[in-house]
Amino acid sequence: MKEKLLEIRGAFFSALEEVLTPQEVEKLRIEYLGKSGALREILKQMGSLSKEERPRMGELANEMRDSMSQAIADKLGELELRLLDRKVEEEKIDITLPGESQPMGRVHPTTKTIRELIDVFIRMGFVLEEGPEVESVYNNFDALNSPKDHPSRGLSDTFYFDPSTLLRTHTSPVQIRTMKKMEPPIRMISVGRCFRNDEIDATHSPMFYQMEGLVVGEGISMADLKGTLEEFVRQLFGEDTKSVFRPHNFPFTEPSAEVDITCFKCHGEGCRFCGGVGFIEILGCGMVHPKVLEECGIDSEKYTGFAFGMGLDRITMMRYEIDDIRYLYDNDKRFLDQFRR
Ligand code: 2NM
Repeated sequence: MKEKLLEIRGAFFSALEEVLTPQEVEKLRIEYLGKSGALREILKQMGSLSKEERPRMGELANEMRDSMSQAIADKLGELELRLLDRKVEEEKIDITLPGESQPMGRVHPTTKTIRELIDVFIRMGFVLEEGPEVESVYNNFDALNSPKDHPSRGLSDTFYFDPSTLLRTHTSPVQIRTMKKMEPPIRMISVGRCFRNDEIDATHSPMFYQMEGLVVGEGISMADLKGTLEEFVRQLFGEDTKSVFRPHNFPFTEPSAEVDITCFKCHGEGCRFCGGVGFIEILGCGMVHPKVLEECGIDSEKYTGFAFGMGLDRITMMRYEIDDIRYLYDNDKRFLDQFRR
């Protein structure tokens, strides 16, 4: 019997050496130490042993059961540790690796111009008002004293949805909306997309950006208009930029003027940018026509106002020396990448 027991022990320990998973260990335990395992089967034959042998065999069997149980527990612990080691190895993250870099976006040059212009006027106490790009013919033309037969109203110059609805051709309808909803004093600007059915070339785009402004109050005069716009020009183009007011004509202002500034390139000498004249036109302005004030419910005997408007594309092109307006709308990354933050 002793040989059989030792044989079982030998087989068990060499089998345990080969085991790789906790499931296999459990299988071994059942096979050797279970209710009908190898050890029990041998001990069933204890009855056939002599009185002297029985306790010795019993002792040996007990000692075997204990050492085998201990070996199983040790093996399970060892396997668990190895599993953990593998998990740690597999899930290791090298936190010293450089991160994945994200391509940096750029601010569009027109957006830069818009932000700077808004800043200048906000500092002077103006508020930014907004309005829709799809407008009524009334807000876009009628309320602005635009003659019924003015060519700008034509189908070939303006995008109409129907006879009373269009894509705004300037941001002036925002001023109309503001005068209708607010009492003077009013000091506001509007910025946004405008649409004209022009031809498309280096200086014309069917969609473009405008900024306009309006001041209405008691005793507002042409002197306020000049002071405000001269200060604006100095802030945006530099202290020594000179501006000239030249008489002009708009249906919504009387008197009206256009403002030229000394060329950003030659400072008045004359060069190819300004066509040799030394000055460049940048905005239109004037005293708001009494008819426009009255149409918006403002008493033109008590109040006066001035307004101005400018194209932002041309200003942006001047500032960044861009020679074709289409660059501003092509969304060519090679162009946009040149405008770093
Ligand atoms: C310009 C030139 C002159 C203008 C007038 C108005 C309103 F609605 F108040 F009458 N808004 N904008 C105006 C005046 C715009 O752009 C060249």
